[in-house]
Amino acid sequence: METSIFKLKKLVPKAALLMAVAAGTALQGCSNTEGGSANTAEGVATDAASAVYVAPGKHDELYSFLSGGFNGQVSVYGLPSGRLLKIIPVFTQHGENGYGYSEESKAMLMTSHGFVPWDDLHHPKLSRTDGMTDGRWLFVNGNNTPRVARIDLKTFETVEIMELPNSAGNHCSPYPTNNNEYVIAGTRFSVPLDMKGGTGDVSLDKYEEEFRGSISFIKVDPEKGDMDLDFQILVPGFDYDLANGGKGPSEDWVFFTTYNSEKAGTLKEVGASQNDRDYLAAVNWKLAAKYAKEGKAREMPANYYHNKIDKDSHIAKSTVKKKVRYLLPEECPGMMYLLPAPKSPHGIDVDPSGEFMIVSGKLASAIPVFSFSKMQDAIKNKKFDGEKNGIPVLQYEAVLKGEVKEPGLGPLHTEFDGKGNAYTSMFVSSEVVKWKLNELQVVDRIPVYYSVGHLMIPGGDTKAPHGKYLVAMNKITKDRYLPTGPELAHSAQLIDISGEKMKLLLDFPTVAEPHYAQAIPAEKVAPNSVKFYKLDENKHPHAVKKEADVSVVRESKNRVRVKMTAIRSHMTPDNIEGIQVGDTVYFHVTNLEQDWDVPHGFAVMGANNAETLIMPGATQTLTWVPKKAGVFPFYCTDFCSALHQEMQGYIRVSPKGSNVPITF
Ligand code: K7E
Ligand code: RUQ
Ligand code: CUA
Repeated sequence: METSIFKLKKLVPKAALLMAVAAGTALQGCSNTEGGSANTAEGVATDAASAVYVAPGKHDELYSFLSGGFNGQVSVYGLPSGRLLKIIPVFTQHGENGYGYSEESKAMLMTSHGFVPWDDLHHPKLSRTDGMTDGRWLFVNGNNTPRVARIDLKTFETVEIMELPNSAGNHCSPYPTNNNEYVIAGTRFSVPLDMKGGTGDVSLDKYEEEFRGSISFIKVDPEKGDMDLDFQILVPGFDYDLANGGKGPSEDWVFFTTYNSEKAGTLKEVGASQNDRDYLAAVNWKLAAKYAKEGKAREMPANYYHNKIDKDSHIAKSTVKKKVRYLLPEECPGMMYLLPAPKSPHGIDVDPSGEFMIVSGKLASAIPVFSFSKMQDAIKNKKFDGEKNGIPVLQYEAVLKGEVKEPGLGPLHTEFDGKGNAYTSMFVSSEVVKWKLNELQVVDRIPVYYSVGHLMIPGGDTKAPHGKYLVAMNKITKDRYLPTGPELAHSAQLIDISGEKMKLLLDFPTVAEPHYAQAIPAEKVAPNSVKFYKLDENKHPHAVKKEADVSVVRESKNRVRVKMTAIRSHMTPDNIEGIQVGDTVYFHVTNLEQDWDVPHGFAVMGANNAETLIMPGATQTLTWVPKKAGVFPFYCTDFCSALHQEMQGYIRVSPKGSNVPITF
């Protein structure tokens, strides 16, 4: 029973110390020495350069989607070039396209806590068909104010955001099952349940009785992708860290690393208590869905937002949900088991065959590899090592395939190349370690600069990885680029994994701060890309489809509605009078273009939501409450034609109560 991973206590202080210095002094010595000429010098520079060179006018082979971390967006890079193609705002307002500023998109950021236009986005996951990425949607998590969002890869836009009740810190999220039956999301913090007042007024001494975590099962419409929170499993008050799902034989299962399992006793002892182990939680999601369907689920009051962009009007609408169904694991036999894992585990990754579950313990000296077939035997033969909060704990030896010994320091995340190799990121020793899944032998290692978090192999979490490149996303940049003050560009590194030895090809700066990423061959996404919205399908209630229909109307005492159009190279109307100080003025601007890549912008001097950007065929709204009288220019902000500068106009604002009539 006692194996190396549980002899951690001795190791912890050393590892922790290393971790602390890794970010600082230890790094100063390691620049450009360890890799030597093999990784940094000119010797291989020409090879590497040609491997990542995408000639002008040519397209990249892959799209990659890197999470924005604390920045709340997703950024899209071409691989292998590392060229930034787009930033997709999700849980953040974004000046580049008006998301979160325009009236149409604001509702996307509504939550039960109000308008929350900033979140921490860690894990993008592509939608799947038969266990393979299908290029339709990208699901992402909002960590802080728990939310899951869906990005449509036809338009590269966030189209849906679902808030999660009974949850706080939505970190082990999102995990789409092999045919997007569900997107599964687990809580990081345990909290008092919504029915007990949410994160409200409950004594912290009541942790054991009152606090729970949750695993949310979000149903996904197979055609449209629309999400719906079907039910939750309310789990004991551990902290759930990361999730990944089975494939092939294990495809009915989803696995979660958990930490602070001792907290299930009392919150006050956290830190003092030194359990040697935490757990990997294995949940049979198909069985859970069956239990929920067959009436085991109960209902409780809840309060959470579901925000969606209406496909026809392109206006986001919020629906407030008031109930949620839930299951309790202690009432659902066979649904959930715990596997002992090293203290404070982080990543959990399942290999392409679905047989091996790899748990990376940040502070562990070995990487345990669990066997799914052994897990099934252990369940069948009841090889239990007691239970925890009513959930059976499986015997460690009964479920373990073996351990990768001395892989490096600070293992975090593992991906696979589909050729029998696993690659694990080592945060503390700043390297990627390649090891053989069957033999559990380390076969290669490469330094990365510095302190790698997640790594990503295109398709590396599917049953058939692409297996040509690996992207290391590093937490610390230090000396890799020209300095830019205290805040440096974040850094990703592209590594060639096609041969026996890993080869560093490219450093590319990234928009802050990637955690996980996904990548997909371009041909699965590019052909479906929408080039413009069809004007005759625009159902925005304030759209105008030809210049003759534009209007400026005082609808009530203090409200004026302007319906205008933009087309190369004029805005109509372009001179407006009769607006008064204190009016709420809505500018609904319809872009009449029916052509690819011709957005128009709209900006009004002094407006707080100063600008918006309108895609061809769409309508967007800028709201302005003028605070003083005067003449205010407006213009198009997107350089759209040779006569772009001519797309402009004036608004005259008169004092309140003035009798200047509306003219345009
Ligand atoms: Cu390891 Cu949030 Cu996936 Cu970051 S987490 S590294
Ligand atoms: S104008 S091309 Cu402001 Cu010189 Cu931009
Ligand atoms: Cu329209 Cu510039």
